[in-house]
Amino acid sequence: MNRQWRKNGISLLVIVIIMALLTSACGGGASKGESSPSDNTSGDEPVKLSIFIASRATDEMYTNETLVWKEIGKKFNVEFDFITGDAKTMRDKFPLMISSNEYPDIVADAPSNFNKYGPQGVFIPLNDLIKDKPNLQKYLVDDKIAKSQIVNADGNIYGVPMLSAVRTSEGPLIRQDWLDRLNLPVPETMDDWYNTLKAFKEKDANGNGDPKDEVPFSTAGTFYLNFADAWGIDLNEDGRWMEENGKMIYTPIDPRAKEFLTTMNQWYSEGLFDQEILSRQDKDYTSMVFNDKVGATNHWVGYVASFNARPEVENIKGFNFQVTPPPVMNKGDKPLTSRQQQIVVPVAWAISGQNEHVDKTMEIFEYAYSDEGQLLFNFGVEGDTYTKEADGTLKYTDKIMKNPDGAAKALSRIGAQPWIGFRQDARYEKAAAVSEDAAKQLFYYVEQNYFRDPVPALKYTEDDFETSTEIKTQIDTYVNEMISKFIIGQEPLSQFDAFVEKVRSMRFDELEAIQNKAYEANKELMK
Ligand SMILES: [Ca+2]
Repeated sequence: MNRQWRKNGISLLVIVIIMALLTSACGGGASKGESSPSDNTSGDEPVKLSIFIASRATDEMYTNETLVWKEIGKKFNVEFDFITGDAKTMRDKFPLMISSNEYPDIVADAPSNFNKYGPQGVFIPLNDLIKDKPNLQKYLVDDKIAKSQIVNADGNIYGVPMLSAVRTSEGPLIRQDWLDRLNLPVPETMDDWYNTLKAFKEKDANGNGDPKDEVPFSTAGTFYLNFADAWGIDLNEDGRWMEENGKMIYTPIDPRAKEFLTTMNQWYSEGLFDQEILSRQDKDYTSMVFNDKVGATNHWVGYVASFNARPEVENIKGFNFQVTPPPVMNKGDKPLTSRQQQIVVPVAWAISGQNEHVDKTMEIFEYAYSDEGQLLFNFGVEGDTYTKEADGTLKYTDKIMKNPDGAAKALSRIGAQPWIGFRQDARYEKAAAVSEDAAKQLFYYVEQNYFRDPVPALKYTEDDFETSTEIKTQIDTYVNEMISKFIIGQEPLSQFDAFVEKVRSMRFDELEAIQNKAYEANKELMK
């Protein structure tokens, strides 16, 4: 229903845009007055740039006095005209802006929107403009993975995206103090995991005298699917298509999925999994964790690592969740996970077709990708919001760290970490982590390079996109349901072949063809 509405909404929009473009081609286009030539030696009037951007702090919208934007204004002799609001407001405003035919000079939004409206002329291609910009060239074009995640199907780059600094996202964590109490090593293989969870269940791992109150493994959400890393597949809804032997395959119907489900069903039926695992809500999950019941989990690594510093666990002697390597099948296998942050964060900024100061704008875009710009957008201004220690580490000042509303809010208010194209800084993650232990855990996967090569970011023609979304939605609904049923034993694994047949009957061939067509096109695009 909702999808149908959106589909019609988009078609209508496209018509509005075509009408608007026709009108402006007839000479009635939005006039912006005489533009001064982009010669901006100091003393000249500042260049005015309108910018459509969501403000990160919901209680303090960006202005030319916001610390970070003030710095950019001074450095480039520009004055911004901010069209801003909180994220939701700006999401709602975006289609209205598009249909108004009045485009701000700079627009910050999702790359998918730039790739959608760029080819219609709303945003300009940046490929040629990037060529003499060394930082944009280095981090966005020469980095093949970053490029593949931003380039449009027509080969153009329409938006400069934010780049993430830390690939760590999800992973298994285990109570190190429980392992110590039972004198067990950190589990590596799936067999180790089985034996460890079994011991947690049977041997009073929390040491309270009651051998029956432990929940060996729990989580909130579908993170338990990440045990499939041991089989080299990803069964999460957003990761089911993967590249193998030169084509795209669908993991849920692969024989490895059957092995995974068989194991998970065994664990569930033997009580190693939380019996409410399919519906466990975060509130109840954390409540069990903080009551010393949960021995192992899989979740956002940074989130669970921060539990060790929570006041709720102060009374649990030795409480210590530690991230472990992704599980492997056989001892000696290289641990790898499919779960990771994409290099390209899905926010970007772009130049509209009505911007009369493209060169100046590109200088700002380039600056945001430079080392100096990276410091500004991650840390603010030296001496004011951060200091540099003798050993080179960066520390936020008390203005940030002791802000009564919290460091995150203080940073948002100065304009740090804006939703634009800049390079996030790993030092920001370290400085902003709740503790050294949490930072160490977050960087452990990065240091060990436990990440499988990311799946290519495929682009589709509009028709293929609509068709594949339609088929995918139906198949995913069915697959989600069946994965759940197989795990809790509501459907026997002997039905796996029937399940595969059923998936294949749901226009799967069509979907598979679209995926592989997009995959081949992507290979061409990356040449
Ligand atoms: Ca116990």
